[in-house]
Amino acid sequence: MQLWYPKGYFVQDISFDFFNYAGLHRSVVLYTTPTTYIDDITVTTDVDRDVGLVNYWISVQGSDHFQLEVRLLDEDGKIVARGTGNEGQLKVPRAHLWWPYLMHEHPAYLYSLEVTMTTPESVSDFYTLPVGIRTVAVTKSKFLINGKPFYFQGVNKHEDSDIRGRGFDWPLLIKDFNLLRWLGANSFRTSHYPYSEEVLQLCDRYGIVVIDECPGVGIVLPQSFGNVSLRHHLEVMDELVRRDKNHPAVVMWSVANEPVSSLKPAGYYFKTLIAHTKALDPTRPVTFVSNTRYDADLGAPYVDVICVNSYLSWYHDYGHLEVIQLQLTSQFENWYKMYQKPIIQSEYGADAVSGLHEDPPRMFSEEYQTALLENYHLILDEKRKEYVIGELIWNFADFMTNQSPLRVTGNKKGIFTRQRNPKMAAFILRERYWRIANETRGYGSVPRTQCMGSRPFTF
Ligand code: GCB
Repeated sequence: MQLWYPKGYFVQDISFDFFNYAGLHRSVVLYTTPTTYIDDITVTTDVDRDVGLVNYWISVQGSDHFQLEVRLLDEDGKIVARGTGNEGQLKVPRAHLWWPYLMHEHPAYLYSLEVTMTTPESVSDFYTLPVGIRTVAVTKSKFLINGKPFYFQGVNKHEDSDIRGRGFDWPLLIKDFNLLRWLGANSFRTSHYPYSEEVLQLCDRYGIVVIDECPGVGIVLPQSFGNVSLRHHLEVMDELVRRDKNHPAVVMWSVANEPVSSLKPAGYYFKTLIAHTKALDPTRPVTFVSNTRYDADLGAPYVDVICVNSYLSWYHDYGHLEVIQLQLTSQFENWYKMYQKPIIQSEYGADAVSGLHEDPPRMFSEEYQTALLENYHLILDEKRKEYVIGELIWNFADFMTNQSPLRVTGNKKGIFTRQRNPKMAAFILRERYWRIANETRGYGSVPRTQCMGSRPFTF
């Protein structure tokens, strides 16, 4: 059919599934510095038996004549280590480690690194950085935090809500963190772009583990893998690592979401991009999120953890929940056989219009969404005994998208509505996450609140 448009007519073509809000999404902060000032601090941590090791590098701008003093304070304000100069290592005997939510009685322990700079003119600068002492490591089948296996029982999110769109909103943020705790979720991925710094600061304080994703979404054309794009992507990773390197909550970088990684140049592209990210930050594993076939993915050989998205019985085999278990089993077995790396189910889910009920379950009903999830969970339960190290539901909440016949006023795969009310799926996931937390905990059983209105969970 021939379609006619006014002269000069065009619409912005975006290849991602979230609304492209314009305007300023975040606070703009203006600040002044002394002429000689602390420009950057990098901290990495390690643990040697019960001694916490805090390595620091401080960069100063404006003059070569200054002195730096460094103090590390515990949560009671007691000084536990001191240092001087631009770089050094602080040793903390009997260190309190930074643990994720539900993994320890006192999760998210933060020290404060105080840096004081003085110059001969006595103009000084002062900066306090929260520091979590923790280690991250990946084996063939496990993700280790402080040497203990960590299971990502979490969500994918968007910066999105009614009225505000993508705009930063403190009350929304606090609501979301309370819902994460209610759910028993210990992690999320910043799909599909870096979130505001306030979000990461709260993750450090709540013990919510983060897979930090850069805005590498919609890499679907052959020219997306060209040199211009790669150069830009390397710069984007420079910026992301520079901004987020000191957050203990960030445990892995994701360099892209669903690139067409079967295209020939993808091998070189991801080899270069991942090597670059590891050079910037040798302390964290690197991944990208794939929806390519396991045997056609040219980027997968370079990641530390395989992240796979699949929408079984949603984008194909519509209505046929009975195929999920077989298809998901083969998905995991094929990826593991080929790469021998731990696997995260980085997206799965189904749209459900809140309040739409159907028996037998039909697509878009709350019953279909929960039944689909439950089929996934049966296989996840088998495979998490082996090499599956996490599951991140798509999505935490409904969110706005472009208009399309595939979307019912936005993407409805949330387990919460866009207004943050629970669908049936939220209760299914909540039962599951608390059960897993209680199975894998290293200390006494974890109490949880009984209904949404009750006090948020505390230790
Ligand atoms: C995906 C994408 C995500 C979409 C989701 C969906 O694979 O990564 O951005 O929103 O599927 O609901 O189709």
